Amino acid sequence: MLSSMKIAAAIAALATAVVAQSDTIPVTGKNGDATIQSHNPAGVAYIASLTPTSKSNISGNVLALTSSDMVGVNFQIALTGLPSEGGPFLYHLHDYPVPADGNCTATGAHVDPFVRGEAPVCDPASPATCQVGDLSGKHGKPTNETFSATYVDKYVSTVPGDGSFMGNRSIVIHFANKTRIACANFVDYTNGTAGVNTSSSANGSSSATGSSTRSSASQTGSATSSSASGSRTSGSASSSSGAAVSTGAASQMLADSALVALVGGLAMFAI
Ligand SMILES: *[C@@H]1O[C@H](CO)[C@@H](O)[C@H](O)[C@H]1NC(C)=O
Ligand SMILES: *[C@@H]1O[C@H](CO)[C@@H](O)[C@H](O)[C@H]1NC(C)=O
Ligand SMILES: *[C@@H]1O[C@H](CO)[C@@H](O)[C@H](O)[C@H]1NC(C)=O
Ligand SMILES: *[C@@H]1O[C@H](CO)[C@@H](O)[C@H](O)[C@H]1NC(C)=O
Ligand SMILES: *[C@@H]1O[C@H](CO)[C@@H](O)[C@H](O)[C@H]1NC(C)=O
Ligand SMILES: *[C@@H]1O[C@H](CO)[C@@H](O)[C@H](O)[C@H]1NC(C)=O
Ligand SMILES: *[C@@H]1O[C@H](CO)[C@@H](O)[C@H](O)[C@H]1NC(C)=O
Ligand SMILES: *[C@@H]1O[C@H](CO)[C@@H](O)[C@H](O)[C@H]1NC(C)=O
Ligand SMILES: [Cu+2]
Repeated sequence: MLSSMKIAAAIAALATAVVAQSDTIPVTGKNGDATIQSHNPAGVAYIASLTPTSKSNISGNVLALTSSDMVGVNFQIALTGLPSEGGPFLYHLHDYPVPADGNCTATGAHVDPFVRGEAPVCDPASPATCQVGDLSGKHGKPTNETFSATYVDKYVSTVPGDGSFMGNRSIVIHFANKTRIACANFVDYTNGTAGVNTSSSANGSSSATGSSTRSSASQTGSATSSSASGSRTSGSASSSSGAAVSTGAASQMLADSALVALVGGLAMFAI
């Protein structure tokens, strides 16, 4: 009797240990760990522009471009106007685009093609075990009103058809308690950065190409905001001047200057 109680206690202790473990040890999704995306197409870019609404003062951009070695996606993020309370904030790639009414709830869940789920929280030391869309879990949370970050996430795809494809999805920013604060859709920005395209810039004609394709990109985005298209226009001016650069790193450099210009444009707009 006594020994069977001991066994029961031991089993209970073991069960507790297992539960405790599953809270801290990275989990593998039902479909395994996230796979590194090493065939993303060069030059492809998407951008999500956040603009103030009645519910949020957040403005800024999340630029996503195929990384320079085509492994994963280089995210370049610059946000201002985050709330003064309620952080640290979370942000993720969400499954569905934001509908015309701006309802962030309609973006569904995080991009999670490996069906890993939200719990336990992502361990940034083991990013393959995190939800693919859990960018703040893997790369750090915004903590105050301004946030900027540049990093490569190897698990995100720019290949349409991949489960980890991000180009048709949205970005959602949350309070620490997960309430959704703001959201925006990714739109194609390939020729916004790659007006740049080495071969055409060699002919000195890329400024025009870049500007015109870029302004069509801003028209797509401008459905959600006029201030964003204003800042994108200044982005195109700056990128055109950068188009003299025609190395393989050009699209990266141009992307950088475009982002700086975008941020600069926002700052100008704020004044
Ligand atoms: C760059 O330009 C060349 C020639 O116009 C074209 O074949 C190629 O697809 C372009 N690349 C990108 C990423 O736009
Ligand atoms: C936006 O900023 C204004 C001015 O600081 C403030 O009064 C307002 O409460 C803010 N709105 C939100 C949703 O945080
Ligand atoms: C979440 O946090 C925000 C900011 O602190 C707060 O305004 C909101 O009421 C909270 N929502 C819930 C459901 O607790
Ligand atoms: C927002 O979308 C969610 C999910 O689709 C829906 O349940 C909710 O009613 C919508 N809210 C509004 C205000 O339309
Ligand atoms: C705001 O957060 C960033 C990190 O996202 C940090 O570098 C910066 O120092 C913070 N600023 C203040 C005023 O706390
Ligand atoms: C986005 O693209 C992925 C991969 O191509 C696809 O599985 C998903 O259904 C698409 N989502 C929407 C909302 O179109
Ligand atoms: C970008 O520009 C290239 C060359 O002009 C074109 O072939 C390609 O279709 C464009 N891509 C997008 C997504 O606009
Ligand atoms: C650049 O100009 C040369 C000579 O006119 C032409 O053969 C080539 O196709 C042009 N390249 C592009 C990408 O327009
Ligand atoms: Cu989210």
